[in-house]
Amino acid sequence: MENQNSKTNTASGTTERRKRIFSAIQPSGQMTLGNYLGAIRNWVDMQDEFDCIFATANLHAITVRQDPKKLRENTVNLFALLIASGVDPEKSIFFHQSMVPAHAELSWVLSTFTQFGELSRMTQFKDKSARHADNINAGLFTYPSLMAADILLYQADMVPVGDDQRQHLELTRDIAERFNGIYGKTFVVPEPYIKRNAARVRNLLDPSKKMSKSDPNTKSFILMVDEPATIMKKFRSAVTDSEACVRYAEGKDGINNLMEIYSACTGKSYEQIEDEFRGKGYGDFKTAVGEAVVAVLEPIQIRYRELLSDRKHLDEVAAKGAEAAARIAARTIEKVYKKVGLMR
Ligand code: ATP
Ligand code: LTN
Repeated sequence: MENQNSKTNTASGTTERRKRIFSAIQPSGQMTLGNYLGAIRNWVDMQDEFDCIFATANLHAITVRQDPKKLRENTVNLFALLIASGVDPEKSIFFHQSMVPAHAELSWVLSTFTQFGELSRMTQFKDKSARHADNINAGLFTYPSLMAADILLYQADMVPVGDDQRQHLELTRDIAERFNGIYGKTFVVPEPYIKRNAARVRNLLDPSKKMSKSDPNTKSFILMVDEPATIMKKFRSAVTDSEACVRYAEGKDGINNLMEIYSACTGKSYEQIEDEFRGKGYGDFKTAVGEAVVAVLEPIQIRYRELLSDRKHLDEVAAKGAEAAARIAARTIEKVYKKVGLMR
């Protein structure tokens, strides 16, 4: 795990530390094909190039009210699904955020270096407080301080982020620079890692929106755990257009989305896809897209079910990951407490 493969041999024969990545996903529901092609698959790929530390962000999840049993179940399911997808606990550190108390400890300290005005400008806070108007709690407001703690605890060089998290990462950088400015170099200031092969998957019924697990219409998204027959059915009802020609073009959002999904699942270019379906109808294309998605998701689903049948093993993997994470986190906490003047 840590340090095990953290040195890379360069062309000149010298060794250098591999860049460290931190990322987390909230266990706030079922993962969609969008989550897989846009984020999870990217985590899997990054493991060979970087030292990766991954977590389920269950502390973040309680900023909206959760049923305890459901939260625990969602967290374990997410953990298993990510391992089934290829997140490898032998290569990366992988754990549940709540198992490493240093996240909460550093979050408190960093919240005193985060301004009310900065937090008020966060678009996710504005969106979520509109959606959960009956529970605009302090944690929802200080969510970015906890996210900054997640990242800065591990001195991560890079964080893979989608557009929705860019603003939080910017704030993390500002907090790190502010702290370093006062106390001297303490934190690595993390860079955004632009995802290389990440797809942006759109809503199947309204391709002007992104595919999102919180959409009320279940036909608008594919879940990673959807049955193959369900996946085929959902693609059959996906919105297209009246041109009946498979080509990537402006104004063909529905077909463009299906082409993006097909390309992401098969590795084929848009040109190859246009050739393959020249003279064929949308029905054939939708079937092919459905089959390609099933071919990617089915093996993951099989491993997922196997993993879930041994809950003890999953708990052991998380505990081992948390132990490795806690060792790194402790060094940062030690430094921070000393600098700020807190006894340990
Ligand atoms: P919600 O529906 O609750 O807003 P979500 O499905 O949009 O959630 P998040 O949990 O916010 O997903 O995101 C987890 C990760 O998946 C993020 O890195 C995000 O960029 C990525 N992601 C989410 N939806 C898509 C999508 N449709 N296409 C590509 N990537 C996505
Ligand atoms: N806020 C993120 C999840 C998250 C995260 C992080 C991502 C929590 N901590 C640290 C990157 C780095 C989300 O909701 N997608």
